[in-house]
Amino acid sequence: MKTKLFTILLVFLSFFSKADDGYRLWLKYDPIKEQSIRQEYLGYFKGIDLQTNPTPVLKTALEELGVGLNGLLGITQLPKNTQGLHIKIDPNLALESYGITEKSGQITLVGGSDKGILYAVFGLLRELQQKHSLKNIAKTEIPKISYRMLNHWDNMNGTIERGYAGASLWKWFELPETIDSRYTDYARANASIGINAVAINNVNASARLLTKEYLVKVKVLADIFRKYGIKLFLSVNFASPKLLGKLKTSDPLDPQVQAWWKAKTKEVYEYIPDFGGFLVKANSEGEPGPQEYGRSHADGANMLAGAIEPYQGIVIWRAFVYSPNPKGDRFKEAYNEFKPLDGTFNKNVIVQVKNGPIDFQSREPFHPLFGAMPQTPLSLEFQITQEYLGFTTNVFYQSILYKECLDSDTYAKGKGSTVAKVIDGSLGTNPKLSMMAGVANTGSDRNWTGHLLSQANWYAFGRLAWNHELTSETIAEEWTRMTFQTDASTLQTIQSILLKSRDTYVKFTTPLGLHHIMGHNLHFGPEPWLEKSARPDWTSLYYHRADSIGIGFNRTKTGSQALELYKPEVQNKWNKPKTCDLDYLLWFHHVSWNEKLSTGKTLWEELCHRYYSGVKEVETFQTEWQKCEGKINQTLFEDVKGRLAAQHRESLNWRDACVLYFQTFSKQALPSPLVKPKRSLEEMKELVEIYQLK
Ligand code: GCW
Repeated sequence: MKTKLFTILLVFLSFFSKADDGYRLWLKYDPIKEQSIRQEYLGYFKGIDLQTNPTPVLKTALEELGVGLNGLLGITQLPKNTQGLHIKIDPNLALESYGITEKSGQITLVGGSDKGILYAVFGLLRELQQKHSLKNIAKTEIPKISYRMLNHWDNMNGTIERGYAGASLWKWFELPETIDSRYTDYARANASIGINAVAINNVNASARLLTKEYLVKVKVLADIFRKYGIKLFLSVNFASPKLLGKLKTSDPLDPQVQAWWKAKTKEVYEYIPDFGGFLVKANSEGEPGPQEYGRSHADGANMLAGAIEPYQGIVIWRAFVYSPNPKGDRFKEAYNEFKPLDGTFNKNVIVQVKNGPIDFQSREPFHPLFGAMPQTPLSLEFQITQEYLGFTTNVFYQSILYKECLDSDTYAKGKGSTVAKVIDGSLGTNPKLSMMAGVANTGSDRNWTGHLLSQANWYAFGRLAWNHELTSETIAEEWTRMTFQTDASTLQTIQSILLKSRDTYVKFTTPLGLHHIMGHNLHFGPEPWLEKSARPDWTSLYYHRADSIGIGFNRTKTGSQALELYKPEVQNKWNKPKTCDLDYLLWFHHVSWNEKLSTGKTLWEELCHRYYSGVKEVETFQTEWQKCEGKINQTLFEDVKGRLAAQHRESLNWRDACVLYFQTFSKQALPSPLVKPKRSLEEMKELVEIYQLK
């Protein structure tokens, strides 16, 4: 019976489109042409020996196996065969873990649950897609983080905050009657990289999703995601009791407010029995929160946690808070607010902290809270969407950035207390509540992410959330091999562009530790001269502090003292301009223009050189990419080629705007052999203004 069902599915799924327009992501499954590896694989898949009962997730796993084997090897059916591929569940294993082994020509997939089997199938297909031999394979995979989560910043009107790949995937006005097949394709892409949690709406949250009218729509998505082992979460507006319940207050200590949330939570679970929980941005950037009533973040979080606890749901409370203090340092705000609350949160609350203390910049020191909340589970939030990382016109392989943060040593419990270990619970906090969250870069664009190479960021995020010990090189190689069917040298070319891309982007935008000097509205363009805004910490001057003497933010003892939020060992790494890693120099020091750096150049010379070499490196990407012509699909080739040309134009804008502007302080000529920009500072200001006109 099981076998028959499986055979039918294989045939049905073989009708899937094979067009190479980026839609298929890394799940292409184009036929394997190499005869020897093909022969090896065909030997393993003569049949299937399913030693477990079908569940919806297991059914998905078998469907996915069918799609993969059909595409890669042309297998259209797997008859029941005790000598075939063995699939079984071992209840002694951790629920989501799995193993893949080969012994005497037979492959066994074992999972801790049906979800484990689903991941085992994708793990197996990943091996096949990369054409790795399966002989003697003995793989055991246990995810290091329990909630591997995407946060969508999708609005109810279909737009996406800081999302650049088209409109929202969720078609609210068409739901629940019309169900876009893309919801399933989205879920399978996530499952293939181990993502098991999704918050579907913007943290600047509308209360609308909590209404009956919308819960029936949300339920449709949850039902689809469930089959792929994904839990649905909602971002909630803290003022919902007032907005929806017509109460006079949303004070978390008010019994009526508490009763309202309890009833609302109960209702949500009636629609979605495995609902994941609430994600909350409170008292930040104008969003409502408990502080309006003189209550703390813990009061707010714990009230929601109480309402959701009976259903095993969780509350994710964001620590992205900062008050507009012209004399202060935004770097310290979240720490000052949350550090005193350590140990006061309910056990089903996790505090979500951005990777750095400011805001998803292209390089930030790790957030000091990671070393300072030993009694609170912390979720690490990255921004996959490229708000500050070059939009959809710049290649920026984020695995490098993620790893830099994950591998940073907080020294919270002595040497080796990396951010990764803080968040995965291995340093002592509740490991069941471990989480890595990424702000999604997906949208309605046919290729999902706008820039084709940005698909690698979605992929890398999932892979690192599963196993933060993977290297950026391995992930780049996996992604490239799965995405492009081509020769080894072309794969190498693409990988090397990816691996260099982060460094290049930093060079032509914010070298030497500059940060937050982007346009007021245009967060991926330059506006280093931005002086006035609704808040001082939304200007560029607040951060770069350039003057006739030098440039950079003094965060040492003699400055804002933000560096003191770190453990002494970390402080020692960064506290002296002479020994501070140049990549972080201007994060922590105001350095004089003529200061000689370890490179042998003065600060001014080094700054100019980095801006110029960043542009040169983009030119190298362009020539390198040219080598891919004829080796990969032409449409994909042309698309990336165009985007690299746009990146080149933008890199020149960054370079000219920043060098000319900072020159008004340094009052020095450009070091030779660099040639002065052809455009004037005034022209650059006009250009930036054009891009920000309504
Ligand atoms: O970086 C800032 C963005 C806001 C965003 C905010 C946040 C959702 O510019 O658009 O709002 O971060 O993370 O809450």
